[in-house]
Amino acid sequence: MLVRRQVLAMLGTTALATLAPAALFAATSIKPDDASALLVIDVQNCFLPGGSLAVKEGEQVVPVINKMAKAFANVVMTQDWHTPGHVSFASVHAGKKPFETVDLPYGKQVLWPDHCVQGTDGAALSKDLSIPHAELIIRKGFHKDVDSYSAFLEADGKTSTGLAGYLRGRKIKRVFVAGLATDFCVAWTALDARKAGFEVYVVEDACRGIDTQGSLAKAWADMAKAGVKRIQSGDIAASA
Ligand code: VGL
Ligand code: ZN
Repeated sequence: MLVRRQVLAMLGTTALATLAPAALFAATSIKPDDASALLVIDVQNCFLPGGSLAVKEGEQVVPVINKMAKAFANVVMTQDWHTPGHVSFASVHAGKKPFETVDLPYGKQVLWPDHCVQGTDGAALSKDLSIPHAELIIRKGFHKDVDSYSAFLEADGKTSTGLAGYLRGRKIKRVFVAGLATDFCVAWTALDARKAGFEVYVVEDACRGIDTQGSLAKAWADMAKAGVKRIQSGDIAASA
């Protein structure tokens, strides 16, 4: 026998589905407002096909991001921007290979192939990005002895890039994060954005991951725990 609660629940579903499909759709579609910013993380040649640290399917994020960016009044882009001989490069650690780790004063550091060296073509933003209204490009990882996956805070956990101050100054409350790579710069940016008090969405189909040693699953778990919302680009209303 159906209990009263179940009958009410069934009626509720039917009534909503038949009477208010438009309202239901509107409730799940997110409309970026003036207090929202899209953060486009590290869509640079080094992370794209042919690059020194190419992310699998990395090029597929570009059209998704270009389309999504049209819905945002505020877009900030980042560039990984390392010195030659940067501490995150395996090439400067004798006997070490890319994707191995090393202990540095600020903690464990994954070692990478040389990538995104300041002023090189590999460090340039993809020429296929089409976001003329992007208002700020923030560079990170430019201190030789400290990495910075996050667009907010370097890997020492204390040196600020200034991004939180910029966003607060622009009265931004919500950030939507997209780009490369999901499990490093996107995730660390999203986690630090939460710590800085922003509402945070990561747009899954506008990101791709590196996925080394379980890093992708761990990143999504850490982000969920921190209250980062995982959405798809189709969840965002089409224009500003
Ligand atoms: C990144 C590894 C090293 C990233 C940057 O953009 O996710 N990953 N440097
Ligand atoms: Zn880097």
